[in-house]
Amino acid sequence: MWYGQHMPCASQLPPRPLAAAMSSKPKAKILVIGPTGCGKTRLANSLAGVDDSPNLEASNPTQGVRILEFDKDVAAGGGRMVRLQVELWDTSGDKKFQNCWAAILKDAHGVVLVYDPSVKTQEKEVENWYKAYVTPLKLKDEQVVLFAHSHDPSAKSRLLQPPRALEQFPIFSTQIDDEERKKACVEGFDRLLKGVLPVAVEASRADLSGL
Ligand SMILES: Nc1nc2c(ncn2[C@@H]2O[C@H](COP(=O)(O)OP(=O)(O)O)[C@@H](O)[C@H]2O)c(=O)[nH]1
Ligand SMILES: [Mg+2]
Repeated sequence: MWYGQHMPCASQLPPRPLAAAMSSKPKAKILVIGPTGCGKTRLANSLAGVDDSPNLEASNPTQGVRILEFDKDVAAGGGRMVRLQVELWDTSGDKKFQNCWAAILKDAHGVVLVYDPSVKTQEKEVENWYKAYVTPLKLKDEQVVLFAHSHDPSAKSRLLQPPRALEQFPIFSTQIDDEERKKACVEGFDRLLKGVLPVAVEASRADLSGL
């Protein structure tokens, strides 16, 4: 479900439906973070299965944050699948929305870090986003995934070298209008959700016991 559209700030979100608040499904809050124009919104829509404009040239910068809600079945080990309620927070890379970040970061379980490797400055930018916003969350390595997202066809053949400060995270070469690299988006996201699952389950248990 598309929950919020271009919310200037998360504190302005409408109240959640009671059914969602009472759901016993574990819930994972995942942030999509990276420089402006690297493809966060297109990626978020693709991962959420939201119908996107087929015109990939059209750019519509995200204002503040947008939240997409959907369910995902996640492999929990031993052949068991767990249904996870995902809240995907598609953030704006624009510094003018800095005052929203406390609300965006609160209780996040996982992060998709996105940058375009064909734009040289974005390696440094994504490192800066990581240091400023992700490091304070003190997440485990498996709660972060790196998407080198490019719509430059030559990027496909280039060897992927993650930015130095992000070498510990799994990296996926992604693009939504290329079959193989679109598959990599799904694989990367599945891997992240698997890493996030234990924390999300624990947080949901704590929430329920506090009801
Ligand atoms: N062809 C193509 N264009 C893309 C892809 N991802 C993003 N874009 C385009 O790149 C521009 C910026 O994308 P957007 O998702 O708005 O970036 P954001 O600022 O990080 O949210 C838009 O014109 C998108 O349509 C992709 O995988 N393939
Ligand atoms: Mg955007």
